[in-house]
Amino acid sequence: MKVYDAASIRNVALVGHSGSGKTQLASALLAVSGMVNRFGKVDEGTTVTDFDEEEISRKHTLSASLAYVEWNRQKINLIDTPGIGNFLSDARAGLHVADAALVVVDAVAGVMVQTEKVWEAAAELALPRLVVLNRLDRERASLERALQSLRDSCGRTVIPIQLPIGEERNFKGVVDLIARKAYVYQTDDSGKYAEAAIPADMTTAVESAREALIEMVAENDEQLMEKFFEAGTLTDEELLAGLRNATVGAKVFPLVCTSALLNIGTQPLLDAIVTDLPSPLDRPFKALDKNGTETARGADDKLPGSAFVWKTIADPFAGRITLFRVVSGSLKADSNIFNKTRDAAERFGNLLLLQGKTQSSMPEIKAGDLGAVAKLKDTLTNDTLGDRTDPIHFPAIKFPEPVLSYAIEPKSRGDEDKISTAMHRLEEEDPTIRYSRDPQTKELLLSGQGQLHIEVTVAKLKRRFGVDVNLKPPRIPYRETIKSATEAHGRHKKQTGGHGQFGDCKIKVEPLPRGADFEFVDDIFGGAIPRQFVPAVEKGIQDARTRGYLAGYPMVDFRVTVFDGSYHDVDSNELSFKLAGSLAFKDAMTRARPTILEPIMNVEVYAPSDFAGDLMGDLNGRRGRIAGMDTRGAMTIIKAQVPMAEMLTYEQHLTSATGGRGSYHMEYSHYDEVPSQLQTKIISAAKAERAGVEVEEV
Ligand SMILES: Nc1nc2c(ncn2[C@@H]2O[C@H](COP(=O)(O)OP(=O)(O)OP(=O)(O)O)[C@@H](O)[C@H]2O)c(=O)[nH]1
Ligand SMILES: [Mg+2]
Repeated sequence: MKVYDAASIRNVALVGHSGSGKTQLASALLAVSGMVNRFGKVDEGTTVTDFDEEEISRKHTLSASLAYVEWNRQKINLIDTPGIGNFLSDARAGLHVADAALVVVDAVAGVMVQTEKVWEAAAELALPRLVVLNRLDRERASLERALQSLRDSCGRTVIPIQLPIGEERNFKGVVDLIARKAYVYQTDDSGKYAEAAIPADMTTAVESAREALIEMVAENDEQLMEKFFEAGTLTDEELLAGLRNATVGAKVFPLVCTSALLNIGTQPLLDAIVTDLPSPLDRPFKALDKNGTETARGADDKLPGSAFVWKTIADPFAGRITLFRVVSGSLKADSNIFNKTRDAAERFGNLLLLQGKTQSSMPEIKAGDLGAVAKLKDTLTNDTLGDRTDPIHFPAIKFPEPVLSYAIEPKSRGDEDKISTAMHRLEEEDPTIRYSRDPQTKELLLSGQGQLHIEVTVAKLKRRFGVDVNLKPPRIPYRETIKSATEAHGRHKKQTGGHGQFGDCKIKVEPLPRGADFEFVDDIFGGAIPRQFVPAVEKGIQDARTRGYLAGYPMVDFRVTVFDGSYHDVDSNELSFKLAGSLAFKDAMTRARPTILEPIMNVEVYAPSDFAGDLMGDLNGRRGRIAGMDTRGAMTIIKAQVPMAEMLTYEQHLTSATGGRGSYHMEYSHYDEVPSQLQTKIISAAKAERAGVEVEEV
């Protein structure tokens, strides 16, 4: 593989709703460009970019991966990304280091919820976008319907530069609207095609679509607009140049037609990537100078070497593999580099290009290109590598916080140490998971973006690190609080024989607003409790409140004021006041009307409108409050607030209720009081659990 200059590179991320055909499309592009000998299929588990066992068995991309294609003396880097909501942060990471997106859309379903999400993510980065209308060979595929949904959701400047020849099962090629050429494909998925005359029944449609394209391009360029008014049209050269400008400027979004499975439309797509999409030279990379002011760094290989780390792979054998974009300069194998985020020297050994899982060594990788390196010591995702004296940093990709926690336990005792080493490696690879220990129950917790995300993480744990764990049902992080203010008294006294113990305090407790957590106020005057023992009172109350009162959940959102007490010259000590504090807390709880709080989630459901009524009824049944409804074409978006406890089984429900056509997203909103009949259940469940633990310990 030769070393490419920025001018000859295109970095494109394939993004879109799950199942739109991104991985299959990458496979077709690799096949027709001769990069691989065999046309890999998702359904046979033979694609280049879904190489992970978990991806092969689930037939879904779960992690972004790289491939490259040489086409017309240019190098196209393809970043295949996941379309499943739980894994969308990897699509964001991919977009972050791309110069353009291929937004792959299913011609049957049109725009879906993740299409909108990735479209917004690309828009935030002002990325040029090429829309690939795929699966045109499927029953009920329709350019008109899909285009309508695209215009509704993504804007009116999505514009076809091709028309499909034939419909559904008879889809067999495309007409290039600019060159007015038809390409008719063999139906054996070989990707072989012949140039042909535009089918007679398409000439009117082709001319009017071409007219629409010319108007769209003219509309986005003042000079072309004038020419268009004078001449009534644009020349082919003007149209080509105008289309490229408007596309690179993210004003116009050209649409092409494909069947990734039948390998139709692939070469014209590669041509469009090369002609219409920007090279890294066109898109300076966002950077921060030494004052943290936003600036940009061009893909100039004469500047000091710099790179941004966008992904880390935890390989149990090869160690860490660090994926980066060379932003400026040229990075060389066997050289020293500096990690500016962590202030650490690093050593580059082999520089690698990734073709899926296949690595090839490069002597150097230049500005604008995507590469990888193994075995860095300290470098993690989002780090800036470069020259120690070069005052530039690259802003981090924002990853979402986990929304759901499951308790995990090793199947074989003694695996605990192994779990924690392996989980730390997986956390490096996936910044959207967390591994922790529940301070109350001492259980190991695995937190992530949803049930599927947790399951996939557990599968990786087993396959890559040989650690088998049981997943326990997710624990709802309940809290407790109080509803009334009250005063209380705690006295600990043990003065029979030997050295006695004496501590005594009076406290006031009062509720605070949601989210205020806990406050302790020392309001002792005149030495009723000696100074040095007040912290012991606080410690006693802190210990008691983290153990909760009703069901063992931490008590929050209240204030404790210690205002009086008494002591004994000889017998008072810290322990006695700690116990007095804890007794006062327990006494207070008998009158402060303690109650249980639960997390409430913001939920967004996206499904065909036919299901809207049923889905809303179901959300009501889950104690949800519907906050709004919106329709987009044939789809409805329902927004609601629902207790987390009611959402644990939602994924399965939604899939079966909508035949897999609905999807949803949720995030934490706030805490709210649990209805009293449910509190009774939580309290008895907690009691039963405690009894169980005690029995086990005997
Ligand atoms: N008929 C037909 N099937 C296709 C086409 N493209 C993809 N498929 C099939 O659609 C399914 C999904 O394709 P993928 O390439 O895995 O979709 P994806 O967008 O990568 O999905 P995620 O990785 O989950 O985001 C597979 O069964 C493919 O064989 C197409 O153009 N026509
Ligand atoms: Mg995929």
